[in-house]
Amino acid sequence: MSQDLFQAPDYYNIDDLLTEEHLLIRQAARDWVKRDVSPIIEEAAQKAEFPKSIIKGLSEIGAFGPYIPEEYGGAGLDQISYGLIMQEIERGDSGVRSTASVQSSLVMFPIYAYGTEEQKQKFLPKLASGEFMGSFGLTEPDHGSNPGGMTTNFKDKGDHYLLNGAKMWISNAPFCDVAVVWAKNEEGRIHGLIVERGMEGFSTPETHNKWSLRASATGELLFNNVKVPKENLLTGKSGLGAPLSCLDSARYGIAWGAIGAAMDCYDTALRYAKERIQFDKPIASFQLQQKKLAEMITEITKAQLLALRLGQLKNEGKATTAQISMAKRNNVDMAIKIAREARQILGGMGIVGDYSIMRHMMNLESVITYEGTHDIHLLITGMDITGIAAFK
Ligand code: TGC
Ligand code: FAD
Repeated sequence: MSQDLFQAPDYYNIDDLLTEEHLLIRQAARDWVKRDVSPIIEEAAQKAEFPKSIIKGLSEIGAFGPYIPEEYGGAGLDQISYGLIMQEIERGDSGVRSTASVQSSLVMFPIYAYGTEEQKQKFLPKLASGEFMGSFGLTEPDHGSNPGGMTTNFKDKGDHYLLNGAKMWISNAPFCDVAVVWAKNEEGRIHGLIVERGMEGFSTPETHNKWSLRASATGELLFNNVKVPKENLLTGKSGLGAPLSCLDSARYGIAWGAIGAAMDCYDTALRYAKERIQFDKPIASFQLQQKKLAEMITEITKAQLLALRLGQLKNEGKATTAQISMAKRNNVDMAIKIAREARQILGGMGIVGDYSIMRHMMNLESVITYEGTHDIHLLITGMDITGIAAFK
């Protein structure tokens, strides 16, 4: 990629609503992305390789467990700081943010919220430092939007559980050290189990040929009579609500992250439009291009306000699942539309890796699908306002 000249837009002086600490945390993440992510990310995406070199930096900027208490190795930050970190990381690449989202909200959070003290001590500090990488297995080949139908199951064998089944589309799976896996017991009740690499019968083949999220490793989690020690069961919560509560936290992070991707596309397109001359004028002087840019900054600003208010509600413990769905759906949709418009502003240059826009655009096709599709989030809002579930 050409030099990272990113300048973050702040059209409504939203920075004035942030604390000194928020600004410092965001700046550290922003500097790290410019220094350690931007120079390598395009090549990693082109080669479809997860850049393992970024793991240490992600840990250092507090991206692994931003809101997990410091006693367990987390950064002990508030929810707005968590959001700002996700925004900056996704400004670099959605796949990098994915790695952090999974580690923090889908692996550390369930262990922190539903694990035993021994599990917290054993896993959380190593996950926070990046010594252990985690994955989250909910989706199955035949159960994506409807995870409650899962068939992965475990049986009580006295001194251990016997786990069988398969998970698909799992971020970080190919290199994870631990996986938080959701499976049904003999009564059909969903529980979380911590599965560790090296357990016999556990394998994690990589999914190839993706056109999206190419710098993130995606794979399967396969369980063939895996003996899981009883102490690896998450005992604090069971039922579908347990994994869904983890999704609340990850979806919240995505609502912020998508703003970062959108900002990067907008900033790139604005700079390009002012520099690119056609018909003896910068293309930024044409009304049609101004319309695109003006609408982009309007939508980014609205998304920032939505995310910030949601962050305040989350800090107060008041954010609902439906509010989080609305922000995830709106902000990802906003980002993907901006990526498409921004790419057009760059003309032919928009399709090459010298600029980040096409990569963001392709990445966002995954972001609009995972953690609940665009349509599922609309139905969650619909259910919330009508009281009627239209899923089935
Ligand atoms: P439903 O009957 O509505 O609910 C079942 C039980 O769960 C409770 N519940 C929640 N509890 C806590 N937090 C939440 N957010 C909750 N939402 C629901 C609910 O109260 C109920 O409890 P109980 O006690 O009555 O049993 O469930 P449903 O089967 O009708 O499904 C509803 C639906 C469709 C909204 C849900 O299944 C859903 O959200 N589907 C989308 C699946 C999804 O988002 N998968 C994501 C997989 S992970 C991923 O994509 C990671 S990508 C990460 C990355 O790389 O960044
Ligand atoms: P389906 O559920 O088959 O949906 C297909 C289409 O039907 C969608 O448009 C959907 O909106 C629509 N649809 C489904 N049900 C309804 C309905 N009731 N009403 C109206 N429309 C409906 N999962 C994990 O567990 N862990 C991970 O780490 C993870 N990482 C991922 C990484 C990537 C790159 C991708 C692409 C996915 C990842 N996922 C992960 C899986 C992701 O959460 C699912 O892809 C997603 O939930 C949708 O499931 P599906 O792909 O099976 O689509």
